[in-house]
Amino acid sequence: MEERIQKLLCERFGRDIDHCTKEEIFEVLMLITKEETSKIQRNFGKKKLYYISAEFLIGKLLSNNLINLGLYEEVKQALAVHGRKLEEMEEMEMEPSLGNGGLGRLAACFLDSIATLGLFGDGIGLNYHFGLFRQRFRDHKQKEVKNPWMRAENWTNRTPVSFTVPFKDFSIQSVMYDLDVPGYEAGCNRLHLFDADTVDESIVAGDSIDFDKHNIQKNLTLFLYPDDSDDAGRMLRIYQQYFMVSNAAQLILKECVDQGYDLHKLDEHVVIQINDTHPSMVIPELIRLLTDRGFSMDEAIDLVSRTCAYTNHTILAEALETWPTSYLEQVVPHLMPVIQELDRRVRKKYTDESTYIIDDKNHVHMAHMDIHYGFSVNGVAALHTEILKNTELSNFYKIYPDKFNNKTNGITFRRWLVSCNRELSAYIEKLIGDGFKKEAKELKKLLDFKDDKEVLKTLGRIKKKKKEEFRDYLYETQGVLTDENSIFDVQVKRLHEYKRQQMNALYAIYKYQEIKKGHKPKTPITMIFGAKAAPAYTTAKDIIHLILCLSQLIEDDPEVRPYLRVLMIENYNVTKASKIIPAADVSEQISLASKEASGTSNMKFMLNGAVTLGTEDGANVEIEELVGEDNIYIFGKKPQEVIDLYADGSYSAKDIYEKDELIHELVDFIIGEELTKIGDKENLCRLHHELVSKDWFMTLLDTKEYICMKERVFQEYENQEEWNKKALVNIAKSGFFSSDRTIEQYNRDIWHL
Ligand code: 26Y
Repeated sequence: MEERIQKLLCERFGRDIDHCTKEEIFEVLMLITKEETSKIQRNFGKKKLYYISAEFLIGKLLSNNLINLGLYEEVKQALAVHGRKLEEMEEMEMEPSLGNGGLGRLAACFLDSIATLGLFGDGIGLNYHFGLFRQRFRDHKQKEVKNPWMRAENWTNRTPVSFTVPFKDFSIQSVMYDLDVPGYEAGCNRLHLFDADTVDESIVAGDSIDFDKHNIQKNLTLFLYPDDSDDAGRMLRIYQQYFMVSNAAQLILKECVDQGYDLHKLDEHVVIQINDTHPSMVIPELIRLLTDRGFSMDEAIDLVSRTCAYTNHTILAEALETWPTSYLEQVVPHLMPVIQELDRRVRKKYTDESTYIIDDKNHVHMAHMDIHYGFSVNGVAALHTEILKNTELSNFYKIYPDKFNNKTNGITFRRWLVSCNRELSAYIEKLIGDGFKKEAKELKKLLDFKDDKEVLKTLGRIKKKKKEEFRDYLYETQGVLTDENSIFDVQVKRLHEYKRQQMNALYAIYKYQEIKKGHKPKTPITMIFGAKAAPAYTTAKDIIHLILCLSQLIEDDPEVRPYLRVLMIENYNVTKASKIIPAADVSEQISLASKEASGTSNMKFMLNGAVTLGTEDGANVEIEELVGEDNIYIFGKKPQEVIDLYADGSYSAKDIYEKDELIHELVDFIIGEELTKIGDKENLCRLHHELVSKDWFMTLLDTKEYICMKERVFQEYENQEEWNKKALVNIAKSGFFSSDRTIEQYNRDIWHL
């Protein structure tokens, strides 16, 4: 390996390893990894899965791919001979920013597991040049700048595959870029990312995210839309979505024809998983392409319906996509006759208007199309699926009880343990062998060490080491020095009111005031946040402002700073997740019960020995079932109570604010002089008003219980042996959340590959 690296460095840069930059060495390592990946066998079968998703948050690939190829140690040692560190080269890699959060990261974990299980399946998505914006903090506010992550040498390979994608007034010629996805000691699949040569990066002004929204040929794949897009971006999203699925549909048919398959048996050779409603137009597009090939409408609809399966990731009404027919007419008029035909058939068969595809306001409900014309509908955690069946989609469940199924999310342990926490992974291997990397349930064997004081101590030592590493990383990247001897209390996820970062901020205010009164915590607390807010989501940005102002207030206060810190990681992404999660003691999963479909960071934290402080929501429920109530901290209103509150409209933030002295005080602190001195009064007042008068996601409802429970968490942390035991139980029970398990279930119940 050493020779090979040297040879390639000399060929490309004319220098040997001792004289090459980290960037140069990284590039060569990437090329070698790509070459090795291209040598391994491609998974194959008579039926193929196409996982279509607008997002694939794949993260940096070097370490991960080396681990999966079994080359990590070899490369590490080859570099070590020259006093070079693999981790330093890894720092040179740009993270492809092709997702917002959980949904995109899930798609990436799934690709890893699909390949690892030897299943024949590729991902299909878009090659966003600037991805999601990069977040900067200026004046205690989020500023969005573009994120040019592509380099001349990339993980992707340009292929000769190209399709013509028709829009109303023009067509766009696509280009397919491919990325190899090696499984862990297994075969390899691909991720196909579509792009167009007409796209012009130079129309983006400076490092901003502004550009001419009307010039589709030039802007089509420039940016990934944030999860809460403004109206201006909506039309563009239709262009992107159609571009993605038209390419997908054409690729699928082409591959079938190339294999010599009979398209009349499409469903025997193809299964399409629709990741949320973003790719839903693949249904009418495939029907259109088949009828163009002479299929009858009946047969085309029947075939496609037996090929497509839909995953729902949300119960937030505002996140269920609907498109005005007028928009679709303007972008893809040729799809409208198909969509109208699909709607007509629904109307003929069913009387329940709430299930129609086109409603009386002429909006097309994408999820409705998926449910009627797909053969499977799945939620992403047990609770979530139950809520879909009984509440959100109950009218559909009545019609199609057999289509509904649950697939509790999972994460790939190769990235979220083996790669991001090599120390813990190595120690586990020493205790129970390395079988857990392929068979995650083997982690259960760790329970044998539950009362082994040496093991518990070692777990504590590893945690401390990861905290030190994070301390160094944060210092290098943001110039902030953290205390590795403090409790790391972490909430990292997209910023959204339902996830209730604002409630966590109210705790910070509470603790600040307590310390001011002389009630100091035994062990100092470091509250760590990481979150991007959608640029058009005002309240979310105001919450970031509050957190950053609180952070400043405490940094400047010598009385409080030794006991409490509030820190926000800038531009939180997969790379930063892999640094903070192994260092966390407390995992904050505090969404309003019933609103978080699953959550996946909760699983990553658990796997790395953090203890969950959370509500009865999403996969937290399943975590609790696994670890038992002694090893998790659950608080707050139950999902059904919340659902009932929404139904009867009886929740009033104002009532709580007016009646509860403590809450009143905490909320008013937001507009008190301590913070308005530091921050922007307009933003803080707006947030205060939002909390007191609307509080759509019921922050104030759970704040007191949250504070109480969090106090208990910090108290119980003081008994380190007991705490480490909780950590051990969490790690031991996390095997269920391996995405290998999730994918096995998808395959067993839906794909049948
Ligand atoms: C409409 C469009 C702009 C849009 C873009 C992204 C809408 C939604 C999203 C992203 C959704 C998302 O990330 N959902 C999360 O999916 C995870 C994986 O299933 C869940 O764990 C998590 O609870 C859910 O919020």
